[in-house]
Amino acid sequence: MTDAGTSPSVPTQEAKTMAPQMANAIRALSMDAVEKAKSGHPGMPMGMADVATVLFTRFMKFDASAPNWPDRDRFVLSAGHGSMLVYSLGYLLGYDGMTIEEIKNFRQLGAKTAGHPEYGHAPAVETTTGPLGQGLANAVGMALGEAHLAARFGDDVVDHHTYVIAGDGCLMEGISQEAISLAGHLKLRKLIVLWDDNNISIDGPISISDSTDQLARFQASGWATLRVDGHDPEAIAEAIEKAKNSDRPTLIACRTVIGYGSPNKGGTSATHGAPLGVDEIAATREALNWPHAPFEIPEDILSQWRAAGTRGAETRQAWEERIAKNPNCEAFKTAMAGDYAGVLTPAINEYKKGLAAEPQKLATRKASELALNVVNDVVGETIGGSADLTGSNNTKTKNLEVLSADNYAGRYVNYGIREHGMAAAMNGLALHGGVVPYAGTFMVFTDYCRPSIRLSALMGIRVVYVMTHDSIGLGEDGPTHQPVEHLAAMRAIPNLNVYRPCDGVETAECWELSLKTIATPSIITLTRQGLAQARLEHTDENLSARGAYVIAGDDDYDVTLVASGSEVSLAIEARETLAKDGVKARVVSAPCFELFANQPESYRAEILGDKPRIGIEAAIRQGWDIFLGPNDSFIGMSSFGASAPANELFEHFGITVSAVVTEAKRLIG
Ligand SMILES: Cc1ncc(C[n+]2csc(CCOP(=O)(O)OP(=O)(O)O)c2C)c(N)n1
Ligand SMILES: [Mg+2]
Repeated sequence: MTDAGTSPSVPTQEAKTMAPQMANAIRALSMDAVEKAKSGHPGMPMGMADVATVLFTRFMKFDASAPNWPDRDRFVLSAGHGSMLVYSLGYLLGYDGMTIEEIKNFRQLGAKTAGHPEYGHAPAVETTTGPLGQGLANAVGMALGEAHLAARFGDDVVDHHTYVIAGDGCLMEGISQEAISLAGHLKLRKLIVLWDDNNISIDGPISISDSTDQLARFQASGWATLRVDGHDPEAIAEAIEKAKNSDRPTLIACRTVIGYGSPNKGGTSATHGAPLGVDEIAATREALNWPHAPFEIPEDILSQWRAAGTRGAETRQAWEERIAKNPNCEAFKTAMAGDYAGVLTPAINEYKKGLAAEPQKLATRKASELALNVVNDVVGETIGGSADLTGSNNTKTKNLEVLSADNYAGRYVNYGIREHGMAAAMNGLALHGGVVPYAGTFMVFTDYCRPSIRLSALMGIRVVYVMTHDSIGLGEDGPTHQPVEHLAAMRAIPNLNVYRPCDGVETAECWELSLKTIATPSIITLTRQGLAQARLEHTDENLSARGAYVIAGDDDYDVTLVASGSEVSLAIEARETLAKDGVKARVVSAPCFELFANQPESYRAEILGDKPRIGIEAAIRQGWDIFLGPNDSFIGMSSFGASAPANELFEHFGITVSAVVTEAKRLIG
């Protein structure tokens, strides 16, 4: 509706006649950049050049001079190996910084034009793609974010589409099933997937490995489907027009020829991921009637592209003027800014004061729910959820309505049993902006989310993973459900804060930190079992922000016990037992190794101390070297868990007060 009057899909006659040559500009830049880099994937951009030309010159609502315009259409290149497609578009459309030099430096150190599109490097790259299927699932989150914000602020403020180019690989990956069934269920009608239906992947024709009727598959999940010749601009335009008017998400199967234009290699996997070679490039120039030198785009073609880049400028300006007068303007801007420190810290401190006044024995998953009650009240942008474990993850707080096809204004997503899709959709929500996603599953299923968690970290976006049942402490469900190596696996991911709070106070602090940390995702790992409150005195200072701090004891000590989460109360008990025998123990709570690693050297030295140390965590030792030297000890797990009541398991695996006491005495001799 906000596009009324601009009819972006009607091209000028000139643009129409020039469309094939405009598409050839993409082809030429792609094959020449790959050739120069001596690596890359020319086939996909050459195959999808016609589709991309129609999309960007006739449909996409964007303004290349304002790449962050909140109401722009989103474009996701899920088939990220075809990165030269989006880089070519970036240059041709005139995005700031996307110079021809960047194209020439494709895949070189420091260039914006990385091997696969990386969020934050080149403009027009809305998400990092390359791991196939992720982009498609990110787009579901983006479309969901759009639907939610449109419901909240009105479609005068938020009204845009999310377009995806996905390849055969994206559709074959398991994550695509989670993504498409979620999108279909949520009736995300503004999500449009353009499938590069070229029947080719790396090992050869798709027929060697798949015979799915993709249209039937999408239809079964509630999608509209269309099929077009991906080299016929009018047919493509007609299909996109139809998709825009659909009441459900739409898949457009675009039948294309991979490496279109290459006379000897086109249509084969030879064009997928290798330079075409000098001779074949010459033959392709001939076949495409493209006599121009590498990286030279004739003025008339470039100016048509540049005109397409500013086609949306008026629409954007009209939007800016309109929302300035909109009563929701301020609230919308606040949501897009996403800075909550001002409201969050006082609310969390009030809540912490209450806990100090009335200490509670709580499972930290329950403590998380209580902290979230506070968070969700003051941060109206959180979108919660769970992968079918709401009652276990405690992620749905009292005032949240369900976000569904009937109520996009809701703030709680029933993601279903789709951990991977959920994590990737959260990335999309965070990238869209205006919302802060958090959602839960069992800690052991970080394995099912890991590729998307890794991308949250690589992109540096604020996504909060709520991972409950964080050790053998979950008990009877047994070793399939008991994380052992998962803390180490998560801590191994760069730019990811892994929190393991020990009680209600630390849990609240970790939530505060997670929401205040804008360029780093967080995992909050939480117990199933109840824990005594360890922090009994109130302080406004967020002690967890240090990553590790002395929670019991003073400067006079013989041994330091470092523990996280459920093992902190065990360490405190061991300290009391040791005291009876005249041994002075100091207890360090370590809720976040990453934040500790970032502390000044002097602080870290003070926490480590100069006496023997014992690390205690119901997980493997890997990663504990940040606290432990070769002469220190570790009490934890070195095998899978077992099925039994939690107390018996801690006993069985030797994670006990008496084990700590014995080890402490041995260490201090
Ligand atoms: C999760 C994942 N697995 C494997 C790869 C390696 N890979 C990159 S492209 C590709 C084939 C993709 O086929 P398709 O989507 O049809 O692309 P096309 O050959 O048509 O360009 C593979 C296996 C990857 N990038 N991501
Ligand atoms: Mg393919």
